[in-house]
Amino acid sequence: MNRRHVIVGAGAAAAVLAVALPASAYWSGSALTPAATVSAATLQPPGVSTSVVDGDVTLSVTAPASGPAPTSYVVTVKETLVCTLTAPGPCVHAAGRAATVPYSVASRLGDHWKAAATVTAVTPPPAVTLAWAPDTGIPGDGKTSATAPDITVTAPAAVSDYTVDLFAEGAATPFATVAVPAAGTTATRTVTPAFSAGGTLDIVAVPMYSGVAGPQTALAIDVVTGASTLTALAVNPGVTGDRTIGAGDVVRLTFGRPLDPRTVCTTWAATSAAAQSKPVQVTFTDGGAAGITMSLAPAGASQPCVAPVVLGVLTADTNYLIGNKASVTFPGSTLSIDAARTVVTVTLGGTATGDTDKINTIGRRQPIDPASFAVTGSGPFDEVGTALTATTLTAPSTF
Ligand SMILES: [Ca+2]
Ligand SMILES: [Ca+2]
Repeated sequence: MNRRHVIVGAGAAAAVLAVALPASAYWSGSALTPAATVSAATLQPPGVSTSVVDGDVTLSVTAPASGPAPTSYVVTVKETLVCTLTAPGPCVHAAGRAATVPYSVASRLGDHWKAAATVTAVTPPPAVTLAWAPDTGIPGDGKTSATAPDITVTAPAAVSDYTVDLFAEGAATPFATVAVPAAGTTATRTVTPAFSAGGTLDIVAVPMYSGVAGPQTALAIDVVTGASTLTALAVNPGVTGDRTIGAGDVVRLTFGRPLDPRTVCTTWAATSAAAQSKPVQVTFTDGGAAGITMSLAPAGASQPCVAPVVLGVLTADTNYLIGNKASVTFPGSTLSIDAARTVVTVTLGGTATGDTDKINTIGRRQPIDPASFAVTGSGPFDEVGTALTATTLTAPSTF
């Protein structure tokens, strides 16, 4: 069958339609009718393309590709007249933020008319974005220690004023409505009550334009309150020590909440899919009756931790070293943190330097004081930047 295809082009945000019209029906019998009737019967639909800018729909009407020239072009929306054009050209319709607008565009010649098709223009709703601050601790992780973070709504200017309603997810009424003037771009609101107890809260922003709701934008914030702490200390976990401080000995610390690794070793990544480790040198110093204390310092390998290497204070039995003020260093040691960022491990390594003649093996019949580990206020800090609760844990001092 002989068909004529009229392609209706559209703007970036509008539909593209293909309409098939049966041409043979219009030509049938026309040869014997008067010229004017023939002309009207062969009237063809116009071409139409649409473009949408900020709620304004422009329909560009072009003359039919064949047949008589129409005397006018009529654009309607649901039978309501939008434009009457006496020549091909643009018809601009302030459609506002309605999601879709069905237009009919017709060629007219006397009482005859022929519609191009129904052209559906989709008006783009405003693109609303949400942001929040301060993002404490590790940036970009969606977690903060701030119980009153600022929620910033950024909405583009439109052809007229509109509003953005902000909801706590599941709430029926907005906790804030942000007016967006036609010439403005940004508005800010602060949320306080829902976060006070901590936890995850989802914010939903809904633009409202001429009574029509635009698409939602969602934002999740995890407010982490309170302080974490050291939950476990182990010396040579799972291993029976030889009662001497030496290469291979392990001190393991477990924390109740993920740490910001950078607050232990500044060259560690804030987050990592795998465990991270750095060379460090570990020094034990005899403090007399108070026991020996462990301290960490950067080692001379590539990309070491930058001083200071922050970890609390480990104290162990004074008899691991003989004599006050004795000091022994293990320069080839390793400091590591697991991928979950809750376990920090110190592994002694390398050939000991310093007062190595003071290293003592504690006799089998000699009791060993437990090791203790104290968290200090200078760090480490947890993933939201909160200092750990100052706590001292003890464990068997089984070097
Ligand atoms: Ca954060
Ligand atoms: Ca040992």
